[in-house]
Amino acid sequence: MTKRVAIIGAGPSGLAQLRAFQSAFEKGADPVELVCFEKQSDWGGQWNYTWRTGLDANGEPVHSSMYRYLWSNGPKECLEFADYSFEEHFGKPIASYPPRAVLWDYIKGRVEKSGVREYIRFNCPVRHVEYRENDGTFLVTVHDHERDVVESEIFDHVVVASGHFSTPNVPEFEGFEAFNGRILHAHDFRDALEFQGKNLLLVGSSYSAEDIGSQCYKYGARSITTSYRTRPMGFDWPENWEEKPLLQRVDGNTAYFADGTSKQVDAIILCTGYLHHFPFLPDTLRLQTNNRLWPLGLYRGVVWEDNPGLFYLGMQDQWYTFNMFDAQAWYVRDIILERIALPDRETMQADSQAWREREEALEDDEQMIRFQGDYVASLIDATDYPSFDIEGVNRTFLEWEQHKHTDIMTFRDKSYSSLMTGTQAPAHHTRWLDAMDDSLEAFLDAPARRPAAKPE
Ligand code: FAD
Ligand code: NA7
Repeated sequence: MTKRVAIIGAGPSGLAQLRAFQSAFEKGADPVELVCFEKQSDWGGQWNYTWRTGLDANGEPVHSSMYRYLWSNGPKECLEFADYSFEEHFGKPIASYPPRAVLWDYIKGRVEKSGVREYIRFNCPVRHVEYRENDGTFLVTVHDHERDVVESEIFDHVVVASGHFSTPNVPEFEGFEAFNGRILHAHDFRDALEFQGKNLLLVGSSYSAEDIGSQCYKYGARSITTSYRTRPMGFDWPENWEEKPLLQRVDGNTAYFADGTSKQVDAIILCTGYLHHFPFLPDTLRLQTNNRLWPLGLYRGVVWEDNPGLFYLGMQDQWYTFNMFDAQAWYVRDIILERIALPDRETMQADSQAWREREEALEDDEQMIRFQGDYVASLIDATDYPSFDIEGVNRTFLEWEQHKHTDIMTFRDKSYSSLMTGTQAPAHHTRWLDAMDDSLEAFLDAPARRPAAKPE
């Protein structure tokens, strides 16, 4: 009997899973029936930008947390697919920090080429997954909004690739109910121009605070204050940007901080991270974790130890992204194709525990990058995913960090060499701070020539 595999989500992780199977089919693997359920009307996950916030056209929670003017926050050389380079996709070398639309185009290019769209059912949120003890299968219940029916199908395996940067973690601070301005979570941030001329407070000290603050600075916010709970980001910020310890309360438009200082602010953006949220999974199948490099319960970071017919992709906190999802997807594929045999539950748990202990001892970013690099390498060694220079990727991440600490407003002007093709990326035609148009066309085309000055 042909195995049936349900993939939940057609973001980079779910698409990696489809591509992994397609690549095996091309090489003569036995067929597997694939059905990918995608809640949105198009593929790409987070990279599929929407102006909407709150609910989507089907009344489902909006998935994407991405905003206009978002550019890659790390070098594209660190996320490049090993089986599909940027140069192959764009037909020429491109700069190292592409805007969202360019990365979306790249993600789509590989799956369009491999023709896997036919496996995806769009506008189909998965409502429930149930394990059937009697025959070891999974009953997957889906709402197909196109036909407006809720129906269930049986699968041998389920791959959860629904992402974990979508359901906002929204703390409340005293005085919020009477604040005279807008309070939103980063998930609902869309356009920095809304905050032009405003004094902005961002709570949080990780990627969202850094990047949304930088966008708002670039597009003309009057001042930016970021408030940290544990430690400041510590970059050399522009003069109208200040880091404060944790927000204590607000009174009217005055924000009070843990060091006793206060500030007038017009709007507050909670850059306080996201929750791993799987409303379609029962407790027995549901990963419960915060955002970290080694969630427990997942053998090799992907196999649900309590029920190894179920897999998760991309659930870790991420330095590595697209090529890590690939490494995971190829590994999961090979388990499903019975090319990789799983050990017993105790052995899986002991293996995970060893990774967790290593994770808990990590002291700085460099160690974390190398940890995730080792993880990716360990998966790639087990499959036919094209091997690549992981140490080179680690080094590129470290250079990127160095560039951010040298100047947080110019790091995106740097360029790096591809670890897949060896090609050195060209410098971009416009400095990031001056590049206001984030379209694919503006990024790829040479800049329009300035008209010659009129003769006096
Ligand atoms: P997602 O991209 O989240 O895709 C999950 C998919 O599952 C979505 O399409 C969703 O609609 C679908 N889904 C969810 N629930 C269901 C359901 N019940 N039924 C059916 N379908 C469902 N990474 C980088 O490498 N570089 C960056 O610069 C970068 N910037 C980022 C900026 C922001 C604001 C955010 C939030 C993330 C950023 N990331 C970045 C990380 C990003 O999450 C990954 O690049 C990548 O999108 C993760 O892929 P994924 O497929 O695991 O999850
Ligand atoms: P992260 O990286 O998970 O960071 C969450 C931040 O929010 C982090 O600084 C936390 O502080 C802070 N936080 C969480 N809860 C609170 C409360 N209650 N009070 C104050 N501060 C809090 O999420 P991001 O959104 O920045 O990044 C997620 C992805 O989006 C990332 O991959 C990017 O590529 C884009 P802590 O340090 O834990 O004290």
